[in-house]
Amino acid sequence: MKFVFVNAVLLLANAHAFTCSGRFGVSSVALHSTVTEKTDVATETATPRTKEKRKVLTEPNLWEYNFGLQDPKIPLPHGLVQDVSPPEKFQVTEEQIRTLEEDGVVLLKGVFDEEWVDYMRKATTFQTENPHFWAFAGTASKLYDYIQRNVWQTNRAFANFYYHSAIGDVLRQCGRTDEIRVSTDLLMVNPNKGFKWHQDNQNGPITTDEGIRFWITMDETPKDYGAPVYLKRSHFNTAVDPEAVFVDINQEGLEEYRDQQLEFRTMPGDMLIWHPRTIHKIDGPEDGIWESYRRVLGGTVAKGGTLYHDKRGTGGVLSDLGKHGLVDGDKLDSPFFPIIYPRPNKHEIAERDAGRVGRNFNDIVSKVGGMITSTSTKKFASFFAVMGSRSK
Ligand SMILES: O=C(O)CCC(=O)C(=O)O
Repeated sequence: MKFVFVNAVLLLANAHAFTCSGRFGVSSVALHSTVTEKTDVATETATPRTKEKRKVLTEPNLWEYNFGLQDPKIPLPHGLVQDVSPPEKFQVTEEQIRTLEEDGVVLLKGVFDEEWVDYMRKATTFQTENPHFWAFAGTASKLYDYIQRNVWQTNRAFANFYYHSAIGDVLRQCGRTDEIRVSTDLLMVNPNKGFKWHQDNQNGPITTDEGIRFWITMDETPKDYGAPVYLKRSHFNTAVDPEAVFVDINQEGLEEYRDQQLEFRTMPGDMLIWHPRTIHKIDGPEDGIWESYRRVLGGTVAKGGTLYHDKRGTGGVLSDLGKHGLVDGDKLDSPFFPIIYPRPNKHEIAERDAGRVGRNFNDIVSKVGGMITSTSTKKFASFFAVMGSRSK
């Protein structure tokens, strides 16, 4: 409960600082990330030699955070021209789509080539070296070395990724739909101790059947940990409360799923796609110290025909803290949830670039305020229970 409240306050603090600061360009800040060299520490007896573990990325200092829009101006891959070139395409096979539908998850290898991986790494390096205040709550909570929700809203390089890469084309094939909108995304660098078994409820203001989850990695999975693991076909389960985040896989009703675990050792440019109800986990190192980068852009897209669902009163509201004016039952049609397939929309891009797509202090107060009630705290607590410890 205390943790819940502290996080809510952190979110409020974020929003307040953002509102008060208005729109700034990218300010110059000191670099906080450190690439470490492993040091051999000799004991007095000279045996045995042990290696000191150091994080590859350290938490930003409070004064290093930036506000407003950021644009690292990274040239697009393949000679693509910003706001001119149409989004790229990538062919998904019928077999891969069926695997997603039947197993609840599919790995698409090599969707993004070296140029795209290099582009995303540069965008991520820029972001961690110029941390945004919207990353403050998650990063200060030590869940990740860096985590920022809706990074596309503040960092133009990530917005360009959605506008110009093949992500929309891949996901419309996977969802058998003719339209894809970004519902919410997350830049996740090094998930410390990892995430225990969970299903996803941070999908934005949509239902689980309207959404498709995606996860794009920029790095090879370390040898001993960090591989995403899924319970095959668990998106069909009827045992887990739809509001729950944390899942005890030994609970009644999960017998047919718990032993069918699919583990993916992913490579840079690979893409995992799953149904939001598919139960999954990621284990980090025991001590939570990542000595190498694990950079992922993940999130949820909405299929064509999706409606806006107001999730006030549940933890689900955390991925919908903008003042977009949509009300429950409206068509999900707003620059806050930009269309990326068949093609991005100039008006929606302009709204984003004008800084009108973001979090709003008043909206956060009303939405998060509604969450801290006795009925909703249990659901909200489940969201945080899932973080920060390895599952066996
Ligand atoms: O990659 C991570 O750090 C967590 C991924 C995950 O479990 C999710 O996005 O739901």
